[in-house]
Amino acid sequence: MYIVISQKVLDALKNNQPVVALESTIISHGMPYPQNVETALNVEKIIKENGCVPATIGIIDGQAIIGMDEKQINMFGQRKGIVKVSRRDLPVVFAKKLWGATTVAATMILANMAGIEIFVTGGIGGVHKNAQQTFDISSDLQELAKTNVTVICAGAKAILDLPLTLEYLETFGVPVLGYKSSNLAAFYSKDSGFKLDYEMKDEKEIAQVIKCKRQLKLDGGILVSNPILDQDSIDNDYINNIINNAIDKANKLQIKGKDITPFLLKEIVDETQNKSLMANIALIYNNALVGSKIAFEYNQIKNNND
Ligand code: PSU
Ligand code: MN
Repeated sequence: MYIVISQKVLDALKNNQPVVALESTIISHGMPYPQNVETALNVEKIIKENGCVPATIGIIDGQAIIGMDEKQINMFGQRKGIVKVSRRDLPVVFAKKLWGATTVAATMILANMAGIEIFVTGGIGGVHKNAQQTFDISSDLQELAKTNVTVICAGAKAILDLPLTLEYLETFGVPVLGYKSSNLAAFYSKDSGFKLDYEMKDEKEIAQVIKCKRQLKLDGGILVSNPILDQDSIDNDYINNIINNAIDKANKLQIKGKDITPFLLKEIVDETQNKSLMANIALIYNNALVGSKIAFEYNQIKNNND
């Protein structure tokens, strides 16, 4: 069996309760221990407090667990050598019975297989700066193009080329919705300066968009950009300077492919003396709050006929 759904998640799905998927790369590759475990458990708590059932997804010994328990999340936070798993890695990790941390792309795939439609994360992968030369475009974007899961994130950070990321999403038909904002959020800061076509006034409106997309059978994801709160936001110029230095360092060290995002995240945490980590944690909590409200609203209306 490649996929195991925890009893709690199974019951929730059976009883038509709203379920929110969560990824595990953020735990194993996105944040240091012990903050990674603490954050993952707090995110689950926020989701529960808002009337939904959390399903953290990860792969243990070649088996995808939909709804990891506290002990499993703890192991993910501490274990070394967990493979970062995107779409292409899934069959290999299953066949070789490895441990795998699921990225946005892989989490979307597994959530969709389990029948979970809403997924909360921190930031998505995107078109990397200089992708014209490197071809480095996260497979998260391709997954958003084809897999029927709505992803709530705090936009994308400036390690990526944000305008090209938006262009790519447009080409592949992915609606990008600004939660109470008209510009794309920039992860550590609330405003990237890049305009979105659709500002959404509340969770209900977003739930309606999800419902319409599914009723029309327009396959693919929806991306919700939920800006970090003012109080947690980091100044754009300050963080962009650090990001650019980190990219230079990665280039000098010839770090490529799937190692680049974790490398940059760690560099940024070191260079900001944990300020970026604090912002990262705060924005995920905010996404968990908004994401579970969306999941709750969507669950109320999805089977109505109006
Ligand atoms: N951005 C973050 N933290 C993360 C990631 C992105 O702020 O942990 C992870 C997510 O799992 C995302 C993945 O799906 O990195 C993208 O990696 P790549 O660019 O190699 O596709
Ligand atoms: Mn990449």
